[in-house]
Amino acid sequence: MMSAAAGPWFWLGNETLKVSAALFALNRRRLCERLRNNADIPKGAIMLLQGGVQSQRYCTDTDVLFRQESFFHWTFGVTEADCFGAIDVDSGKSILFVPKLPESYAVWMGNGDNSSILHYGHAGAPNDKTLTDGDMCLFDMGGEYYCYSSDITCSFPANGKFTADQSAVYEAVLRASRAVMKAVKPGVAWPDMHRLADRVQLEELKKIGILKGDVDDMIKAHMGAVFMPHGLGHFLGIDVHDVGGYPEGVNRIELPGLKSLRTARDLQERMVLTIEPGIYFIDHVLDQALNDPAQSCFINHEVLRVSGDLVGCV
Ligand SMILES: [Mn+2]
Repeated sequence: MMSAAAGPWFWLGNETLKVSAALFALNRRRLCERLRNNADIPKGAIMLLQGGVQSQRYCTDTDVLFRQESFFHWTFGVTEADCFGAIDVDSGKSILFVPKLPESYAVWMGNGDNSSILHYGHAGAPNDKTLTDGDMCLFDMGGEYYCYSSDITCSFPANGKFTADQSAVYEAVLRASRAVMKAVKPGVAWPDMHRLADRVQLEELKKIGILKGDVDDMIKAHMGAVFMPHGLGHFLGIDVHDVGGYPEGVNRIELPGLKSLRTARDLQERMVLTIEPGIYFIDHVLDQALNDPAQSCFINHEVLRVSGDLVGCV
C-alpha cells in the first residue's frame, strides 16, 4: 500500500493506516493504459462510472448503511454516496461529480466543530475527528427493540467537565426542554411547543450575553431558527421519524425553524414524540444572520465569536 505518501489521504486517526489518494490516481492511470492498449476501445473514449447510491429503508427517511460500490472505490477512493466519475481514456484526465447538497444539510452526531453539523457521522462519512480536550460531544442515537424506535440525544464535554460557556448553553437547552415537558399534553399544538422552546432558548441566550434586545422582537425576526435550525422533535414509533405528521388538513408552517417540524398537529393521547431542543453555533447559519441587519442587531458579535467557538453545540 502507498501509505503515508505525500498529499491527501484517508485516515481514521491515531494508529490507523493512512491511505494516500495517490493510490487511486495510480489505479486510474493503470486502467487507462489497459484501455488504450485494448483494440476494442475506440479513440476518444470517455469512461463513466456510477458510485454507490444511498438508499433508504423501505419508504422511511432512515438511511441504509452505505458502503461504496467496489469498482468506484478502486477508481476514485471516494467514501461518499451518489457520485459519478468520468475519465478521458486518452489523456487520463478524470472528473468527479459529487451531489449538490443544500448548505443546511451539513448531522446529529459530532464533536468539536463538527458537532454543530446536522447529521454528521455515519458509516459512509464517519466522524473520524479525534476528541480533544475542551470539545463538546453530541450523540444523537437510540436503540431499537422489536422494531420500536428510541431516540436519546445527549451532549457532554469530552473531558468530563463543562467550561462556563458550555455549561451556560447546556443549561439553556435544558431549561427549554423542561419548559416543554411541563407544557406538553393532549390538545396543545406541536408548533406552539417549538415556539416555547425557541422563546426559552432566546431568553437564556440573552442572559448569557450572546443576544441582546427584546425577546418578542427576536421571535418576530426568527432568531430562534438561527440557533435551533431544526424542528423541536418528531413522532417515535416503528420508524424513528414516525409517520402521520401531516395528515390531510394539517399544513406545514413555511417559516424558519417551524418549517422543519415533522408534524404540525395538535397532540393526542397515546402519541409518542421526542422533545429535543438544541443550541447550535453553525458557521454558515450565523454568517447569514450576521449579514442580515434584521437579525444581526440582536447579536453581541464579540460574545458570539468567543462562546460559539468554545461551545459548538449542545
Ligand atoms: Mn430525533
